[in-house]
Amino acid sequence: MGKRAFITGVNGQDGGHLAKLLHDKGYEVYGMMRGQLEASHPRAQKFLTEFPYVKLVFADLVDLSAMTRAIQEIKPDEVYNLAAISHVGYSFKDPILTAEVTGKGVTNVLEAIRLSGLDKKTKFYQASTSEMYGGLDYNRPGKGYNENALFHPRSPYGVAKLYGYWITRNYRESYGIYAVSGILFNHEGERRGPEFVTRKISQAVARIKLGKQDKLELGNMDAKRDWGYAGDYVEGMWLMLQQDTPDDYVLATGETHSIRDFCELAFKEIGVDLEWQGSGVNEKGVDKKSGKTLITINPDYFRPAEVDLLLGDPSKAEKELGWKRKIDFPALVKLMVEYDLGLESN
Ligand code: F7E
Repeated sequence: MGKRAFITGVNGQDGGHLAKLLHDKGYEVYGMMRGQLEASHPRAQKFLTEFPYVKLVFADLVDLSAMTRAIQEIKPDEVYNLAAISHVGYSFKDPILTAEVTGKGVTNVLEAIRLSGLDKKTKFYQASTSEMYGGLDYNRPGKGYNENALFHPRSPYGVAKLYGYWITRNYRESYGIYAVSGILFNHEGERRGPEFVTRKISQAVARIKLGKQDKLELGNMDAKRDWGYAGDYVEGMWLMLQQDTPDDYVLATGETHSIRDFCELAFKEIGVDLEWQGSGVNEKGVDKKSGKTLITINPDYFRPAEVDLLLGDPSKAEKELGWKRKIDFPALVKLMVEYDLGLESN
């Protein structure tokens, strides 16, 4: 019989990529959706249309009894904890809930494994994040963050994720559970929600091309991110659970690009050359040829504290897991714009 995997947050971006990967590898895949949903709920129905092989479980990460019941029933070989409040900007608006779900929720899953007596059988993957580093200058400037870099989270999301990272490590050290963190830098693609900047841009570019939208409003244009493709990163998650000894790994591309770079490449895909005019809140992205303003700044999208620059060093994962990203930055932007052009044309 094949192995059983249990994915929390299965209907998020990474959940879909991972469910497919594990199904293709012959796993029996269980996926958790939040709270009071049922299989007949439109969100569950939509998910099952795309992923009919996933067995859905309805439970909430904040409910230890529900998590324990789910783990006891499934008896998974592998648990991938992808469920979280994951929008950094939103976490400033709802810091308490973020701590409950994104932080304490991790302990609920680990406790559910332990209370079910599955600590020797079930391997646990925690979705940790580059947001734990905080992007400050003193932190390995120019070299890229690796597994030994200092943490200094800059948002309630980052702080909650840091708790999740340490509790995962603590259960590994205290109880010998095979529990690991993947410290993933930004990973994007056609399954990304439009509340994240890359998808917001690719969607807007497609809509502008098709005459459905006039312009795009963005926040901090100077932020730099290490952007990879989510489909590449789920392979790394799986590899982390296939090793002889549990350990934590950074997954990243080793390149960093600004929001402006992403915009320029995305607009190039529809034949528009952007020119930047003005600065600060008055900065504008203008179509060089027509002079039309396509991008303006809206300070509502600024965050109380910002992560200015993220650059990851994936050498440990490349060496020990044999992992390497396949899709580079220009290919990622192209893939996303092409996908949204197709979607918006229908
Ligand atoms: O922002 C800036 C914004 O929301 C990227 C999550 O998956 O990756 C993601 O977190 C940057 C920030 O992603 C807009 O200020 C400018 O500097 O796409 P984002 P994120 O905050 O990096 C990490 C690794 C995670 O773990 C998270 O879960 O873009 N920015 N203008 C904007 N951001 C948004 N969302 N919208 C704008 O209009």
